[in-house]
Amino acid sequence: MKDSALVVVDMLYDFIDGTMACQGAEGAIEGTLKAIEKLTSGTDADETGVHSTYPILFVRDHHPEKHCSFAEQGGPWPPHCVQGTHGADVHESLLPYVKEDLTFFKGEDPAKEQYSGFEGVNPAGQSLCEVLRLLDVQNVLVCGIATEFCVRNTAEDLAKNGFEVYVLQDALAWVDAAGHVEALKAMDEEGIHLI
Ligand code: VGL
Ligand code: ZN
Repeated sequence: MKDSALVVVDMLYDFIDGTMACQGAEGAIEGTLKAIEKLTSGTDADETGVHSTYPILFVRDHHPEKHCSFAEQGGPWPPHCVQGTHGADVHESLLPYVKEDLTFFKGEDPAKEQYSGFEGVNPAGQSLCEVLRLLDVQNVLVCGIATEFCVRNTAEDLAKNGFEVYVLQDALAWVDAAGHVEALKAMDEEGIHLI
């Protein structure tokens, strides 16, 4: 697919085997690695061995210690992805594909829940949306955790803003199985492609 990019959402230890371990996380990692292999084969690798023609963007939940999302502050979740902790790190199997300028942090404002990666910002202060436009991306493949929250919100924001969105069904993990199915159905009805 030309003019395409992959957005990997919240494949972070707290969602894999930490405080918010999600169902299907191991499968999601495997599915993501398979997708990356497939999407990058047949293109020119850069000096790190990673194929550079197909941008891979990472979204990272990145909360301050007392975030409104946490139960102690009245939110729905246990503490997770606290800045500077192991739980906030990208799974090691994906690290070869991580580039700093293509990593977008969200949930940093202590008073604001932010499920969508769409307005996540990289260390240079650019938003995900801004960088996708700079890269001339039209088709966005999305995978990651959790289907019902950050994946869905990110996919919907991308679709609303004119991108063609493809969710990789074999590279997802979820909080709740019924919620996962419901979110897939909703996205399908909204014109997001499930592949
Ligand atoms: C997420 C709940 C709280 C997610 C993040 O990545 O789906 N869910 N923070
Ligand atoms: Zn969070």
